[in-house]
This record gives sequence, C-alpha cells and structure tokens, in this order.
Amino acid sequence: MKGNKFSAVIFDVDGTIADTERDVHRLAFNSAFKKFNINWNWDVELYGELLNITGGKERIRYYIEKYAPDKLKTRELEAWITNVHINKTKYFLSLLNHGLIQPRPGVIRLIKELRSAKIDIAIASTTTLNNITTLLKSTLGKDSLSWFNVIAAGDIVPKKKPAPDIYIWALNHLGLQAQQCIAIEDSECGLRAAMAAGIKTVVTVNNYTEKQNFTGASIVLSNLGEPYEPFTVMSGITTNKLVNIEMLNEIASHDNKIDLENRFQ
Ligand code: XBP
Ligand code: MG
Repeated sequence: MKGNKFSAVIFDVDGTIADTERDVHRLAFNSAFKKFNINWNWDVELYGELLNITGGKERIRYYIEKYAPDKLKTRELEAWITNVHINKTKYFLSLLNHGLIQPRPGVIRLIKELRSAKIDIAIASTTTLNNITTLLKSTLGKDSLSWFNVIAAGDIVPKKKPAPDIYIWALNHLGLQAQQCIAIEDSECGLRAAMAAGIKTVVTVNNYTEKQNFTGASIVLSNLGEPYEPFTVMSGITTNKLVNIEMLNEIASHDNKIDLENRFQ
C-alpha cells in the first residue's frame, strides 16, 4: 500500500505462528519411533538441543549420529529415515486436526491488519508443506491459505535454515527485494536465515529460544502483542505495545540496514 515502507511480511511457522515444537512435533516424532519399534524417547530437554538441527529428517539423522550410532549400519538408512518421517508427519497432522493448537498472541490480529492494508503475506519455514497448510487452516480458518501470497516450505530448497535459501525462494516468488520485506522469526536459526537473505527481522521468542543469540535482529519481543496483552521487549527500543503496521514501518525505515559484508553466512 502507498505510504508504507515495506511491501511484505514473511512469517516463520513453528514457534512463531504457533507453539508447535514441544507438544506437537516432538510427540509426533516419539509416536513414529514407537511405531517402528525403536525405544527412542525425545524428552523436552533433549528436543531443545535437537531443534538446533532444522528439518525433521535432518534432525533424526543428527540424533542417530550422536546418540544411536549403531543405527548407522541400517541398510538404506536414508530411505528408513524418510519412512519414519512420513509416519511422523501423519501423527503431526492428526494431532493438529484435534484442534488444540492456538496461534500465538497477535498473529491473527497482525495478519488481518496486513490484509486490510493489502500488504503481501508469505511463509518461509523448514517444515513440511502439508504441516503448514493444515496448521494455517486449523488455526486461522479454512480459507486462510488464500491470504498468503507465497508459501515456501521444507524440501523446496536443498539447504534449510540457517541457510538463506528458503527466504531467497520466498523473495523470488514474491517478486520483491529483501529491503521491501520484514521477517518474523522465533529462533536463532531462523534469524540467521532471514538476515543472510538481507531481510530485517522481528524475533518473538518462546521457551525453547528465549536464551538464544539474536544479535542483528531489529527487535526481540515476547510475542506480537494484543491490545489487552502488550508484548515485553527483550532487546531493542520501541514505544509501541504491539506489533502493527506503524511499528513495522518504523523498523523498515531504521538505519540499521543489514551490513551485507558482515551478515551471518
Ligand atoms: C521448525 C523446524 C521443523 C520442524 C519439523 O520449522 O525446525 O524442522 O520442527 O518439521 P520453522 P518436519 O521454525 O522453520 O517453521 O519434520 O516437517 O521437517
Ligand atoms: Mg521457527
């Protein structure tokens, strides 16, 4: 829309749109392990470590290498991992379909405001596409997929976050430059990915990510905020109480443009 300093907001999904990691993804992995008769149990603490590896298949491989190296002898290990992961996705979708997951504070409010102002909305996530479409439909409503100009997901690019690839893919499909967009992320891996693509980023932390390093973020907040439940500022300066178009315009016009020489690689 004319008068705004940015043209699109690109949302991360897991941990940003909804808190899905601890009680949905993690439980879905454990259910899949059970189905394959493996006695692995990813508890809440261990899963925090495993979240540093983005992508479910990549996370299973990392776990095998570090905690279950005997499994490396499995014939056609990649196919086995893919199979476990397909089952994990089935469990994830069925947990989502129980409708227990709510969007994080401010997500629906901000998306509605962006839509009214005709600002583009996109998704850039490492998770499987079907997980995203189901999550969006179950949290934002069954017509919500049409609200998003671009949905960039999972294996669509070879390198997952913290590589910038998924953000670059989203920018190309939006037909926009990095400076015209703002990303919203919850994790250090996500921030690095967005910054490496040259995109200014608002971070909304959660229990798994609140102690991570968010150097370079435009601002770090507890959540996007609601009128009756303002955000807490973890790092950065603002007089706003919730993330809205006015605040995103301020962020877009800040001078702290990402230093392309020193951005994360
Ligand atoms: C978060 C992730 C994902 C999910 C697992 O994605 O790291 O890997 O935990 O998803 P984001 P899959 O924050 O980028 O939305 O098992 O479908 O790969
Ligand atoms: Mg995330």
